[in-house]
Amino acid sequence: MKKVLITGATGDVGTHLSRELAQKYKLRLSDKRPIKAANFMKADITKMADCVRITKGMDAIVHLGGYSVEGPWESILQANIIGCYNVFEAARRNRVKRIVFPTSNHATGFYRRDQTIDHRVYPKPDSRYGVSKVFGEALGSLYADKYGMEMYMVRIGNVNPAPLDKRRLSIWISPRDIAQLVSIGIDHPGIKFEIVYGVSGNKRSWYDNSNAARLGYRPQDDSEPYAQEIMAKEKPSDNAIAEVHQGGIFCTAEDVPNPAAPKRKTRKK
Ligand code: 15L
Repeated sequence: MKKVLITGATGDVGTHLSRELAQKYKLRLSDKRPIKAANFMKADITKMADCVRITKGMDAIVHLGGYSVEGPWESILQANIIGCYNVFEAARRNRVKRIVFPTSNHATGFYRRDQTIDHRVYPKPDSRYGVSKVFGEALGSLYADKYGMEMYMVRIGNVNPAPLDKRRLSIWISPRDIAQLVSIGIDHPGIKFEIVYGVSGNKRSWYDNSNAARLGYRPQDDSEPYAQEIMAKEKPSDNAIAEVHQGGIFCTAEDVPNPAAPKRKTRKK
């Protein structure tokens, strides 16, 4: 069984992947927020020493740790630029060749919704967060070319048991489909540097995901069965820029609520 590190393992996507991949690999889970699990190692990815410690002895890394939405530059800089550099560099030092890097649809969020884009388009980030994901893709490319590492970039749409709204009907990916796509990234022989889109086989997709198909991805899900109900609930929006572009509100917002932020306790009256 391959030994696989998942950083950011307590986050949304990390929780789905830890569950879905638990039988297939010997997982090491890591995050800055501790959880009770025998295979867990607490780490702060902004510290190189922590990254060297958690990547030691691994066959592959799924690097999910980071700031997962648009937000303050300082938070993004620490978690997604410095943190990403530390994890890739620690992997190189520990001779871990294979990295699966979940980048994001927000690396290309300023493409219009009436366009179909593939893995070869140049990035059009829609936010500081999107820029940080482009940084990760570029760093992956450098480490593949310069150090012979094997880099698999998944531009994830939105991982959820069911799509949430109109925009997510186009970018939704189910937990079992993201697990399949990430497994390809861990196991496919001969990967040098690849970009794929992390979406299910959605009829309304904005992506030509033929690169993922070439590598063997056969999505099992499609958002279409949810479409009627979601479209009936969708409220009209006066944000024309968000409506026209694939990244939605990331194209205009300075802050998007962070699902990973600690929940504030509300006192009962
Ligand atoms: C992302 O990249 C985020 O990590 C996730 O929380 C969602 O906001 C998703 O994009 C999205 O576009 O829905």
